[in-house]
Amino acid sequence: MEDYEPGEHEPSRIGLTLETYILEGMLGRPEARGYFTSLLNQIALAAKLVTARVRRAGLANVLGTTGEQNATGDVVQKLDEEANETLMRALGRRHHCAAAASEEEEDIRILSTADSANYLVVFDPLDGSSNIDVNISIGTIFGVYRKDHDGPATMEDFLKPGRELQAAGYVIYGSSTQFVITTGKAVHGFTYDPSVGEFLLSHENIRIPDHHPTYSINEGNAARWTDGVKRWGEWVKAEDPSTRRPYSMRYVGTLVADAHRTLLRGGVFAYPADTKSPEGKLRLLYEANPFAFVLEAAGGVATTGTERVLDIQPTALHQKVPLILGSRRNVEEFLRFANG
Ligand code: P6P
Repeated sequence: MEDYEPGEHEPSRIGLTLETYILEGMLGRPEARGYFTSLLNQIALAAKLVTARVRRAGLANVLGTTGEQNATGDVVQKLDEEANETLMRALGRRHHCAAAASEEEEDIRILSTADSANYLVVFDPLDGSSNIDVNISIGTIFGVYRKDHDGPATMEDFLKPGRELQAAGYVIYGSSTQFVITTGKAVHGFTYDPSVGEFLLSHENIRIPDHHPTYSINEGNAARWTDGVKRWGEWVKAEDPSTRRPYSMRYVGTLVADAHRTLLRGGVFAYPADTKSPEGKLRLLYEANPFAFVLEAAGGVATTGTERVLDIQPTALHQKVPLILGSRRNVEEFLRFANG
């Protein structure tokens, strides 16, 4: 069954549960049933468990840090650790996930050596965790690859270009909790209804607008940008009603929130290379690739400034890349200046 496009006479499927959507192969991959379906439902279960925890963060004395640093040097918030363990447990339960790579762990974690363990998962369990204590939106980001050999998973299995993803998506813990997922053909959003404990289809076949007068970047880094990015930064702020400038600037400081808003409204999000972060700040495997996969499936673009994110051949689990994503014409504007 090709991806469903609700016709004018067909009933919309708004309100369907995520589980039904996945079980009935409505993600556009009818051939990927059974194990793949079960794996995605395990990720959805983990999202429900993390949601419950995040919603009580202020009450359950899980705010604050553990005092340790994670694999990439970020100070670990207690909720980071809990979300990491929740995902690892959920992924290991049904023996469809051979191994997982998490922002929170230096190496991959082997989860199953069963013959049914045909998949690999990369994830950032709680993106934007520095915003937890001030109640700003945070999120979980995930990507699913196929393990294409017998025997236990290895680190090398994870060094695949993002274009080989079988599925990717994210959960945003914001004013509501939303689960956004794609298998590459269409992007669908599900909103969590705590009264029934289910994610219900709320945004079917999300398409990003071709342009929107909004940009999203940490202006506090302006002095560190390249000359080309500085020229772009001046251009978007200049007064010119004929091109709807100055653009609005929106920046949350959580990738999931800034990228989700960009997906739904359009515009451009940029975390470019700069003098402080010459490789960029965001991680390729479990931040840039999953969002690049989602944005392209929704008709958008994701680039490092010099190459398509999904074409990068990874060389390390936690490697960083510059990330510019959003509406095609907004990204083209950025590239015209950045590479001009
Ligand atoms: P800055 C959060 O810590 C994060 O990893 C991303 O979620 C976010 O886009 C970025 O860092 C924000 O970085 O330097 O603007 O605070």
